[in-house]
Amino acid sequence: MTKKTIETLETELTSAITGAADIDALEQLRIRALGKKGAITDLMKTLGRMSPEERQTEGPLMNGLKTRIGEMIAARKTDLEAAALAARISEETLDVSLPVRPGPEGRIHPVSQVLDEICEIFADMGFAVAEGPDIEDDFHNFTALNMPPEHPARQMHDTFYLPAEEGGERMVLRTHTSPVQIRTMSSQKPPIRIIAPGRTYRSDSDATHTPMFHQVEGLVIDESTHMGHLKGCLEAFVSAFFEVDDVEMRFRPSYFPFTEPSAEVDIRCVFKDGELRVGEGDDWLEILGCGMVNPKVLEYCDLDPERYQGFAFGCGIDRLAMLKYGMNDLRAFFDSDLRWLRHYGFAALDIPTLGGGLSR
Ligand code: 2NM
Repeated sequence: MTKKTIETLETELTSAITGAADIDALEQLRIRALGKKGAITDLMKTLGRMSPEERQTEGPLMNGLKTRIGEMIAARKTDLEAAALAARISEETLDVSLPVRPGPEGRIHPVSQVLDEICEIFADMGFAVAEGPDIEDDFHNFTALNMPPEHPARQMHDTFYLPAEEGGERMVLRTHTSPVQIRTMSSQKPPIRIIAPGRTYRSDSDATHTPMFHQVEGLVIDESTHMGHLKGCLEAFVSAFFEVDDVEMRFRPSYFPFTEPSAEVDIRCVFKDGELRVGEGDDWLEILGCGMVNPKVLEYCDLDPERYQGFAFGCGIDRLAMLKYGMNDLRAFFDSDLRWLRHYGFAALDIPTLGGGLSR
């Protein structure tokens, strides 16, 4: 009689297990068969009320049933899990181009952007980038640039002096990046082709001057470098920087102690609809100073002026940034106002390249 019950139960459970649609349904089934109050569990409880002879035959039958059903449920569970995984994989799409995080919040300061643009342009013309200390000695900032003590040009620089070290000399915050050129000429043999970008300092503060500002200076020294090379180089720079094909330039005679002859360079432009247009119109905008390196400067650097000659130029990066990106108050550059930076700043990955367009 029990044998009959066992067979019926096995048939029922087998078809239920095979038909279980998912893992949840299978788990419910397992509880109903093998759980504390499950059908097989109940059945096995009847063993206690049997005679020893009966138990001897019924016991193995029930245990066999319990084992087979347990194994069948486990096998079905493995199948259902594999099917569920396969379904999920075929259903899920993974867009590997999606950003893993929200976009970057920070912005690149216009001065950094313009500096990168300038480096890119001159690197393309074969210039290396040179750097030097912000705190300089008198020789590199002044004397070697043909500004001996008492030279009137020294007063014009509104120099920040550091307190003198005991027994040492009085250091200065560099008033231009020219000392970097002096250091390069003193330590390298021509041909030299460098630009020196960086921070410079003068005690001057109004709407168009900040006590710290940024400069880039360029230097080319060789045996036959002349003013024609200087003009060609600056023309290439200006048209690349302002992204115009042809920019008319005006070289006005000027004076710097470190160059002879010296010139200031204006570019043709016009202010139209509140923005600067370079290369058209009837206005002239002064953008840089330049000249042929003074032979005295070469001598200070132990370069033979009978053999070597070259040109140098310098311009303010902050002013170039204002002109190119239409910012009118220089002082806002260094206020660290996040609203200003969000408005005028550049995306971190918008790295200027000549191929991809400098600013887009
Ligand atoms: C300028 C204008 C003209 C200049 C000269 C030198 C050096 F070290 F080679 F003599 N460096 N930079 C220079 C020349 C800078 O800035 C307006």
